[in-house]
Amino acid sequence: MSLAYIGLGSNLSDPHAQIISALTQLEQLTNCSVTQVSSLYFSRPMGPQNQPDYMNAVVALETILSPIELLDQLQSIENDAGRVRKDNRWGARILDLDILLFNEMVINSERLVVPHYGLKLREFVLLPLAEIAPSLLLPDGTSVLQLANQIEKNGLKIHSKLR
Ligand code: 5RU
Ligand code: CA
Ligand code: CA
Repeated sequence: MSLAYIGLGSNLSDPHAQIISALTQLEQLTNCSVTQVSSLYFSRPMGPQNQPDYMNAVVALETILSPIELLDQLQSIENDAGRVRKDNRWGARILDLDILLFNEMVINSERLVVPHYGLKLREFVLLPLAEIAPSLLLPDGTSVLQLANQIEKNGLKIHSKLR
């Protein structure tokens, strides 16, 4: 049994509803069990600024799937939400589901990089992650809580509870 942390994000087509729906689908995934759910956060766009504000959250998921099998499941939830992969890298999206961490694994394959690239630099990942897993350490030994306490909040705020 593995423990994965998944980042959820949306800034198009009713982001609040998109995150709720994605969470429901994660809870219904075969061979997966959502064990913890962060609050829903409201965040300003990082990267390109000419896009709507985001809703973000993080969940912990126990699974017997491999990392790539889990990625396939997440991408099919993204696709079902109507996500279209255009050439607007880092642009607005209906739903983004990222594998942030998978046990203590370090993966650098073409389809999947774990820990997620940018994890240590993004307040909309670190704060929800620290909320559900304050004592978590990254594979390189860094404390999630320390990272979360040090990062610039950039207007990030809790919007509501999800569970
Ligand atoms: C560059 C810097 C590019 C940081 C990206 C999200 C980044 C976002 C999200 C918020 C992106 C990747 N901003 N910007 N939430 N994704 N608030 O999920 F994150 S594009
Ligand atoms: Ca992302
Ligand atoms: Ca992604």
